[in-house]
Amino acid sequence: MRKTIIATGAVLALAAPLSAFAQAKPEQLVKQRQSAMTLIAKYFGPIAGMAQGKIPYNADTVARNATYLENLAQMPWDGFNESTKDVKSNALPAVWSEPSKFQEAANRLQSETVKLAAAARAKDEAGVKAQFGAVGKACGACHDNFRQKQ
Ligand code: ASC
Repeated sequence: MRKTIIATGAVLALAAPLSAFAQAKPEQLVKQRQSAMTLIAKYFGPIAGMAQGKIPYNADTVARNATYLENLAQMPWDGFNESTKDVKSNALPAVWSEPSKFQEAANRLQSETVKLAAAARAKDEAGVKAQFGAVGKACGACHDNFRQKQ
């Protein structure tokens, strides 16, 4: 009896995060993944402007924004749940028909933003200027293959 209770408790503890996740409505998941990408654009924009000399370089802003980016870059992907396939969005069917390619594109954004953030926090302006393009390319490559043309 006691064993059963303990075992049941352990199963529930493990299952709780998964079920909380499964209950998220598809429309909500789409809104959340779009929100993450909106914030990625918000914090990448000034870095791109500074790296290209369009606005004055501010190493503290770059370090803050790039740190946000490396965290934000992890957030959109669990929103591309199968349950969202038929929700209206700019996501192309290739997201679900080519999952390993999509995963690769998602991983690329994450690894490039980690590198950008490391250079930014080290106040390595030349490193940031060398790396920002790789981040932009990671955004663009995924959009080319997996987002409806804008
Ligand atoms: C941005 C933004 C994108 C990417 C992309 C880079 O700032 O909103 O979607 O950069 O244009 O290729």
